This record gives sequence, structure tokens and C-alpha cells, in this order.
Amino acid sequence: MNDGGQRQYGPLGAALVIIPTFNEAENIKRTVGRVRAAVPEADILVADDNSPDGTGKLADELAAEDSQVHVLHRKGKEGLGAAYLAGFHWGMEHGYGVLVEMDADGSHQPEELPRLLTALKGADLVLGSRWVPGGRVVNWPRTREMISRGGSTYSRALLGLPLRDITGGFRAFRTETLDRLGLEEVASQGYCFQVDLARRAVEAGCHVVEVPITFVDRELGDSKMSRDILVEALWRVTAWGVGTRANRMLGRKPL
Ligand SMILES: Nc1nc2c(ncn2[C@@H]2O[C@H](COP(=O)(O)OP(=O)(O)O)[C@@H](O)[C@H]2O)c(=O)[nH]1
Ligand SMILES: [Mg+2]
Repeated sequence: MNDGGQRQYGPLGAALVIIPTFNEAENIKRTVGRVRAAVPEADILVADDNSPDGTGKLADELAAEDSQVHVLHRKGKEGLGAAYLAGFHWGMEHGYGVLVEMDADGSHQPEELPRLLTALKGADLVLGSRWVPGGRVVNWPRTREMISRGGSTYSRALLGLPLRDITGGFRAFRTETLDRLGLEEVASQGYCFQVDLARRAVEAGCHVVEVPITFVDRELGDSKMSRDILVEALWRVTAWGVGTRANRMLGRKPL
């Protein structure tokens, strides 16, 4: 499955860092500025779900000053998965070779982007990982850490994935990797979108590399994690696990 070590990889194309936002007015300018400084050659797409706090307008101001910053205005809050799918399509249509996922709230350090992109030279997909040696979390409430670790452990065990951080959202994809994941069938709305893409990548035989990151809890604004998001993740991961096992028993292709 993970035969990427033998594979020859083409050069990385232009990179687009996709930043989904919902009510990140206190964070967006600083985060965009840090990304621009850390990877000046990369473009940015802010995918805003019509945030009531005016994040979309702030992003427009940034885009007006900087031709490498773009904004995708979406009509309303439809979840992280839908925002990323729209951002991926935008990036594909505009010919980027690398599409990066990154949170707006400062939890993902833009200064770690060069390490992710370097690793992508020899991989199909790179996951920024809190749970590999060298990875860590700073200031995260104990309950959040337990939910996150538990989510990865449950997904890893049930879906048989050889990965440590399956729920994280700091990732770099080669665009051709996304073409192999059957994105048109992805229905995950909340954070289980990340588990969904990871399992699809492994099932497609992609070479997935985990790079240690330092995840820092947000200092400003509120988390959008909710009970509904957790419930969706639990039922979807469980259904995928049951489906994968049933398909294996029946000798059918998964997904
Ligand atoms: N466009 C969009 N962005 C979202 C949505 N939900 C969360 N986000 C963004 O996704 C990122 C991660 O969300 P966050 O609330 O920090 O989650 P946490 O780190 O797990 O507490 C942030 O940049 C959020 O603004 C959504 O429904 N739509
Ligand atoms: Mg966050």
C-alpha cells in the first residue's frame, strides 16, 4: 500500500494555501501575513462562509492589496468539508499543483509550511502530525486533546489506517492526488472530512507522509467544534469501518 518510497515524483507545481474561515476576524490578517512571509511564492485562498463578524470583508481588503491573496465567498455556514471542497475546485480550475489545508486561528504555524512542502516532493500527501515523535500540542485543553487522540486512535483501529494524526487539518496535497480520491462522492461536512480524505488516500494506494508539527491552541476567537460535528464523525467513521469490513469479507472494492 505504502510503496511511495519506490515512486518517482514530478516537480511540485505552484502552491495554494486554502484557509477556511467562519468568524475569524481577529485572526485572518495575522494568519495571512504569516503565510505570505513563510512561503512568499505560495498563493492564498480564504474560503469564507459569509461570516457574520466580517471576516470576508477583511479578506477582501487583503486581496485588494496583494494579488497573491484570493477570497472565495460562500453563501453561508456549510461546514469545513464543503468549504474545502469548494476551495479544492477553485485551486484545480486555476491550475495549482499543490493544495494546502490550514486553519485560520493560528493553531497551524505557517512557519512550518516549508517543511510540509519539502516532504511533499517525495509523497502524494503530507499530514502535519501532532502524534508522531517531535509533534506536540501547546495550551490545548486536556478534553480537546483526549477527543483528538481518541478520534485518531478509533479511526486508525477501525479503518486500519497506518497513520497517527488522522483528524488534523494541516496538510499538503499534490493536485493529482486529489484527482484520485473520488471527491465528488465525499459527503462529510464537519471535521470527519479529514478522516474521510485520509482513508481515501490510503485506499487509493497513495504514499502518505506524516511530518511532526507544533499545534498551538487559538488565542483569539471561538472554536467551531460542536456536539453535532462529533456525532457526525463518530457515526461516519463507524459506518466506514463496518462497510470496509463487510466489503473485505465479500471481496468487493471499498469506498
Ligand atoms: N468556511 C468555513 N470554515 C470553518 C467552518 N467551521 C470551521 N471553520 C474553520 O476551520 C478552521 C478550524 O476550526 P476551529 O474552530 O479552529 O476548530 P478547532 O481548532 O478544532 O477548535 C478555522 O479556520 C475555522 O474558522 C465552516 O463551517 N465553514
Ligand atoms: Mg482551531
